[in-house]
Amino acid sequence: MLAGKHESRMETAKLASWMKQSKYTVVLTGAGMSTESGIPDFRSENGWWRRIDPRSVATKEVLYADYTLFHEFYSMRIRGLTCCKPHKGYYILAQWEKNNIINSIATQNVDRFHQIAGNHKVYELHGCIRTIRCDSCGTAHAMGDFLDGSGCTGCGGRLRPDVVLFGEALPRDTWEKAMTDIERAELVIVIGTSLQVYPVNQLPFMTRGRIAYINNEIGGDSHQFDLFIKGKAGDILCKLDEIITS
Ligand code: BV8
Repeated sequence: MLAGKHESRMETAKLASWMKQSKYTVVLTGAGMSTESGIPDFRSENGWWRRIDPRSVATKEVLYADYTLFHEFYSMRIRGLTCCKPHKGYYILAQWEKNNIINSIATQNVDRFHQIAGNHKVYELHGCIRTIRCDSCGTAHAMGDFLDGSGCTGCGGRLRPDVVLFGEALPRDTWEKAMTDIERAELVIVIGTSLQVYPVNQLPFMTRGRIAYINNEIGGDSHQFDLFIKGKAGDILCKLDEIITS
């Protein structure tokens, strides 16, 4: 155990030195960035997909085949957000953007916590759960219209959150910008993602720079990263910030 702690401290110090050297650093986050804010992730022991098969709720097919189930799942996720807020790690990332320590954040998360905490250059690769549109005509609607189960006021179509469902393409412009940033980055810091979802799981490896992985468990093989720090996102970000600002 001691070795683990000591090793993590050494790895954190190493990443801090890489961050100081890097002229272009990009962060990639996943659901593990939000669990310390009280939002379940998807694949760890109490994640969403442990209880529900994603293909049974987060797909276009379900939007049309079983709107009640789709509506229930997303309404629950949306309501679950109301009592959650970004933790300290989010505010550290916002400070780092302000101080030019990082250039941008590509996120798979749909909770918009990075922007709420103050980051401006955020690529929402899987969209956003806080905004609603009609799936047929694209008209934007108020959250209340979705939560009370209304149809589109224009065409009567089905209302849905602006998330990217399984089987849907990612927003092209956002993907292109994230890919360009990651390709040119000297350092990519991947935080709180199992990297199970395509095509985002390809992104980190498109960089010419180094890749550091911060996660509380190592899913795949850690050798594909230049550095792996096992730990909680909030804790590691605080430790990194202490070293960088000392
Ligand atoms: C597409 C929005 C093509 C909705 C989401 C078979 C093989 C391979 C691929 C496929 C396949 N069949 C289908 C595919 C493609 C599919 C896919 O990848 N499926 C996988 C699951 C097999 N991908 C797609 O469908 C994508 N679209 O490919 O389109 C196309 C092209 C052109 C034209 C038309 C179509 C769309 C994928 C997007 C799906 N939408 N979310 C919603 O949120 O409801 S995915 C969902 O997973 C979330 O966005 C989530 O963020 C994302 C990724 O998960 P993670 O963020 O990594 O979360 P996870 O729980 O997995 O991991 C968290 C990690 O953090 C864990 O390791 C945990 O231990 C760790 N952790 C937890 N707490 C902490 C922590 N670490 C540190 N600190 C902590 N405190």
